[in-house]
Amino acid sequence: MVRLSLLLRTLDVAKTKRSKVRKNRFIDSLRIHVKAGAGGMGLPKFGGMGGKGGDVYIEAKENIELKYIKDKWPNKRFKAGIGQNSRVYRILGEPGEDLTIPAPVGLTVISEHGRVLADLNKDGDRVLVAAGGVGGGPQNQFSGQKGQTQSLTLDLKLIADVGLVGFPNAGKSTLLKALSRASPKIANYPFTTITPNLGVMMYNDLRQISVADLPGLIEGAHRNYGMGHKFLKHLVRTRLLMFVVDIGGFRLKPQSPFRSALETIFLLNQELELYKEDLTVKPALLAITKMDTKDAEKKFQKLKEEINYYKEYPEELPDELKSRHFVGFDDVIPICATKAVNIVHLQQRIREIIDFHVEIKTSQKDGQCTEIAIPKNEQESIQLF
Ligand SMILES: Nc1nc2c(ncn2[C@@H]2O[C@H](COP(=O)(O)OP(=O)(O)OP(=O)(O)O)[C@@H](O)[C@H]2O)c(=O)[nH]1
Ligand SMILES: [Mg+2]
Repeated sequence: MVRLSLLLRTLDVAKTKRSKVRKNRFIDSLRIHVKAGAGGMGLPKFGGMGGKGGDVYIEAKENIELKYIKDKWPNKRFKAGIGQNSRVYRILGEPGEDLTIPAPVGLTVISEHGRVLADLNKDGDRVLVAAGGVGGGPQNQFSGQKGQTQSLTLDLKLIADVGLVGFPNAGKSTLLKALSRASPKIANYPFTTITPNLGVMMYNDLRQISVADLPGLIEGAHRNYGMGHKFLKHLVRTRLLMFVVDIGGFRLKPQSPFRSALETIFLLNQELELYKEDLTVKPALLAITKMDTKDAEKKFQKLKEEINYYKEYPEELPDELKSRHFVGFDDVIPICATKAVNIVHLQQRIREIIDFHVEIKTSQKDGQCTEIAIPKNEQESIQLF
């Protein structure tokens, strides 16, 4: 009996733990159903016009999460008001009330046929997703028209300045913790992170740069292996990719092939390219982690030489590591996130590189083509591809 109650209690704990996890889960995609209001009926005898049905809009607002919509409207159905009928004492029916669904910035609105209806990229961006029916009048035999209905997918891409890209267990979450005040889950097994974590780096002059720690990628991620491209999409909106690579390499399972740090870099490049070629032209930085482990310094020197070699002779890369285009790293920085070694330098370089690319973009827009030199710490940074 005692055992049974103990078992029940354990199950209970497990249940509450699970429901807690589910409740707090970050969501980046949501299907909703929208229905605009029907137009009101006209009044033929007096030529009265029915009111127009209300429209449904989606509008981006800062500080709103998709989860808010899901929690507030659990059935995920949205309906605008109907137009009023024309009456003897109110010959023009009142229009139905419009409905505006608040949504996070960075949202893509997709129709049920997969067509992108809008990208809401800044606060206040707004899209009409269902138009209200026209009110009844002489042109339509005084019967109000139905409002449009649509099933929509709301797809959220996080907006962060920096996106951490790496194989599982490389130390991405540990690095996010070292760079910011975020406290992501860290553990010595692959796929510890299953939903993105966001952190903000604060500089002395109060400048803030946000960093997104994403679930680890594995070979075939673009084909949806592992966590798949469900999370690769979040890189599209980042300003800087930070490859996070374990100097000791990576092995997913005992039966999987071992991948050295060098191979990891090229495989990550491939995954990005196969998902979306544009990703490989983004500004990027390479952080080599776990520099406190055995022989790390020696391995790092060798890695730099190999990278430089393949930069010169990319055709010599084995076929399985080749890509059409290689990410151009602005810097490569060895770190140890657990002991906070080189973290301040990394923070500085992140800032400089982001600003450098903003300046280039601005000068290109202005029609100038000025070369801007990035200050570099010669010892720790090398220009790769
Ligand atoms: N020795 C050493 N261990 C590290 C360092 N950084 C991270 N680790 C360890 O590596 C393991 C994986 O770290 P995580 O930060 O969870 O790795 P991750 O890349 O976020 O992994 P996923 O979320 O599974 O993709 C943990 O045991 C960390 O303590 C480091 O600089 N040195
Ligand atoms: Mg992690």
